[in-house]
Amino acid sequence: MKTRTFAVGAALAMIAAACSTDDETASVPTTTDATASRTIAVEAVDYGFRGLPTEIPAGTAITLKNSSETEIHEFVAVRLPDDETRTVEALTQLPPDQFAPLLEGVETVIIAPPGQDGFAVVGDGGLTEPGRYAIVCVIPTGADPIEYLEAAAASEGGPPDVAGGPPHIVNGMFAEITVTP
Ligand SMILES: [Cu+2]
Repeated sequence: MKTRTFAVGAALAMIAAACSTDDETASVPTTTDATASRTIAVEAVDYGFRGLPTEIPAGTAITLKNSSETEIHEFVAVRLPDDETRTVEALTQLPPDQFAPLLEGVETVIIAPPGQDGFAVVGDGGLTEPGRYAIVCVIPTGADPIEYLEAAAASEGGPPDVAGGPPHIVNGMFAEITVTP
């Protein structure tokens, strides 16, 4: 368990690094693009994603609603390398030096406080590039939502430093989807 927790910590750092050029968009609520061909409404619960198909067409916009009464959740969409054949579940079991590099392909991140609609902090909530994706939430279990949002805004691209238990991905908050051309 300790190894997996560390793996996710390293992954967070990778995500943060990948996000560093998108600071300007942090905290700006996402809007649904009327021209998007399709929108999928995803529900975040403790601990998982509901309403997420296994396949969606490229250009689909994702909206996130958090139904938890206490936990803040996120929808981190990572496009996996074309030559990666392992399942997302298998990838979450990898040691940190093998897991972290896979997370360089972050396409969008949507954060949703408990009981609220989400807003994109990386990308615009849309998935445009065909391929296989890992969908994960790596927010620490039991983290204070306000503290997390403030830490994320203040971290300037670094991983939010907040108290909490293992990241939600350890509780099973991950999914695998394929974006089709
Ligand atoms: Cu979560």
